[in-house]
Amino acid sequence: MLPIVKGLLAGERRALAKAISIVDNDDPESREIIKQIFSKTGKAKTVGFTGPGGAGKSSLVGKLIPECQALGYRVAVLAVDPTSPITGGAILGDRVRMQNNLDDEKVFMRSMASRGAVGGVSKSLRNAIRILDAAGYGLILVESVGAGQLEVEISRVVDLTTVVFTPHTGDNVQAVKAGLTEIGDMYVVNKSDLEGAPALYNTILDLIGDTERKPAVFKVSAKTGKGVRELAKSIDRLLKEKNINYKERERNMLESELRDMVLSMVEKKASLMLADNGKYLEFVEKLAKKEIDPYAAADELAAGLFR
Ligand SMILES: Nc1nc2c(ncn2[C@@H]2O[C@H](COP(=O)(O)OP(=O)(O)OP(=O)(O)O)[C@@H](O)[C@H]2O)c(=O)[nH]1
Ligand SMILES: [Mg+2]
Repeated sequence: MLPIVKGLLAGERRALAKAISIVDNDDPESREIIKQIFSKTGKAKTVGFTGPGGAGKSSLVGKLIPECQALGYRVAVLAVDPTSPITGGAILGDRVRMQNNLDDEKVFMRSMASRGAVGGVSKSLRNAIRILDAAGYGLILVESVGAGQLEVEISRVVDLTTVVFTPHTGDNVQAVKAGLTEIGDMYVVNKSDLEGAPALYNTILDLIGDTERKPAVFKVSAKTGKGVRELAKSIDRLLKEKNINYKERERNMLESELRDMVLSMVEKKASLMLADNGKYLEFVEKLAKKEIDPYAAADELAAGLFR
């Protein structure tokens, strides 16, 4: 067993942090780490927090940590921010920790930067979750920044997705319409201590009320703490709900992961084979001279590759 795996299984924070950096950077060692821990994974529950910048995701996660601990969970937090050059999690961890007086020994927090190829974020995140899972963290809260494709990607990797809005930013309704309705299992209007929160709450109810899944909508204030305990309890209830089959969910997630991995390997291999293939350039030449049509050329080349 790799020393780092031994360390993380024993709950050593430095080993945990290092292992997450390794998978975040997709370093070659990732493979062996995942190989050695994989059979110990599949127990942790994961909850994503997404929504417009400044909605209060970090503040809310900070407040949820002690509430979830009180419900019996060992909690870890991952913040996914591909735009941030900072790795190491110092910024998120320190601020949230200071504001909430959190016990350092009981919660593990880490930022991830995983830039690079499409699908890179899911890959790093899945593996970081596995590491925390193997280390015995039963609940992993994942904060992601911004809205858009990344949020959709992250929502596919976690068990529950919570979308956080606030009356402060003007882009809420746009964000709801732009697809966030499809990914949320729960919707939260944060900063309910500010004016405009009831109106936003009603707007969100209107916008998502018609959707088939009828997700729950909450009003909370991460500042005053109002509503946070109820939110934690609802998350706990949803995670334990019998009609969500987490084994089946895990199976589906593993299936799509496997598919992504195989397709990306095949694509890489095929690109290399094409680059090496003298015929490829011949076909380009023939196409340019209109001696062959693109369908026929692709068929012939592909048949050659897959023989
Ligand atoms: N009044 C009020 N302010 C809040 C509340 N929650 C968070 N804030 C403030 O809103 C600002 C943004 O909070 P963050 O928790 O950093 O928001 P975020 O969504 O994590 O932001 P990004 O990670 O940058 O997208 C901070 O100044 C918080 O102090 C709340 O419930 N009420
Ligand atoms: Mg944040």
